[in-house]
Amino acid sequence: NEFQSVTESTTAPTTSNPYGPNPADYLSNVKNFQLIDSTLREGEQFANAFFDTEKKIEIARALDDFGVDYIELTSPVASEQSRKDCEAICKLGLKAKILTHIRCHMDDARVAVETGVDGVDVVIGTSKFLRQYSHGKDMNYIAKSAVEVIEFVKSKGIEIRFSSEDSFRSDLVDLLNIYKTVDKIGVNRVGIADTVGCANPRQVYELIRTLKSVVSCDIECHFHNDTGCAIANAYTALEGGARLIDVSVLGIGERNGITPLGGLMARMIVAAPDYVKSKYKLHKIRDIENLVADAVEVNIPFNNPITGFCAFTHKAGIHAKAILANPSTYEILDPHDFGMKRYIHFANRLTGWNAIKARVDQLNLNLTDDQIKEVTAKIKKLGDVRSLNIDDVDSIIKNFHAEVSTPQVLS
Ligand code: AKG
Repeated sequence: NEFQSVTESTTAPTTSNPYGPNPADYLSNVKNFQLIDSTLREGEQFANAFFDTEKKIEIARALDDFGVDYIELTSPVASEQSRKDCEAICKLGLKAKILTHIRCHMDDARVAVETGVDGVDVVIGTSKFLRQYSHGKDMNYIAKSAVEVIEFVKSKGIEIRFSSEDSFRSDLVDLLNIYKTVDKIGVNRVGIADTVGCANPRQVYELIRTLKSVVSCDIECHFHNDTGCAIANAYTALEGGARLIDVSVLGIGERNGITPLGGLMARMIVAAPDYVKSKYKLHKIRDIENLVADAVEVNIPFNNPITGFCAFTHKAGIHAKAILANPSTYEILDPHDFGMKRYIHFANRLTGWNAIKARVDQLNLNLTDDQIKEVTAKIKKLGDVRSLNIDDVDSIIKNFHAEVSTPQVLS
């Protein structure tokens, strides 16, 4: 068929992972990844999101200050104001490159290149679901229009990325053919999009390894979080050889969103600490998350990586004891790297005397170890009856301290 003449026939590999893991490859990619923040594109697709121009500019500046490599904006053809906002953000002179995201169509491309963006992200669905029910085009049409749009954008001297929407439910041969075609004509990046969040890390790794063997350009990945794999998939994509990951602040996007910026940073600081600490202002994550959470009227989830209220809170007595001796015992992330603090939750019946000793020290009181064990027993006893708070613990400690410090009157 025509598509085969535009491209070259590509046969899908017959074994599940013909190339095998290559540790040297994946280490270099993990340590040299780039972030495309899509809060102002994918994030605008979050149910609660409405960003006026001022808010978009504030978010773009905050992301730039944090150090993201790219900021992706809503298509300028989505609405008149979207086009104006895109132009306004392009004029800010940010360090991050500004991208806009368009359909694979010349009408969109013509408008996009006039906005002043540094690059255009083109997307079109390649799965049978999207081909049949979304745009109704076959692979020949997709290949032809991709070539036309890519050559046009390239002729304007700006970056161009081509992405297959719903990659993981697309036919592998179709997928490899279209990526080979666009690679050959010089796209800067190809994008893999797990549009419905169906992929698992093993599938991601295998697809990236396979794709690496047929294209020479960079690979960008976009993972939805429907099945909770968005961070793991992003990390595994880097291990497989992808270079760029799409994120949004708090992961906001369609349905339950995509790989969250903060969550990915938590994963990446473990894998590439020097790179991550030197490149990104990690202590800004909390401010950026608060900015976006306020704008879209949500709370930061209690178990959010890094900024969830209990992300660095230790409760059980044995944990508290070890943490007080050496935080690495129960922490893989150092809260100080993110401008956060560690808490020992000692107001509960699981507490131990080491945690209470730390609180006694904070209160500047003097008690012997035996006395601390005694007061700990009182705290645990009350903790068996009801939930405690810090004031309960402090008053038990202070009363106990007053009792044991009052001189005994001998009669
Ligand atoms: C998706 O497929 O979920 C998208 O939002 C598009 C991703 C892309 O452009 O790669």
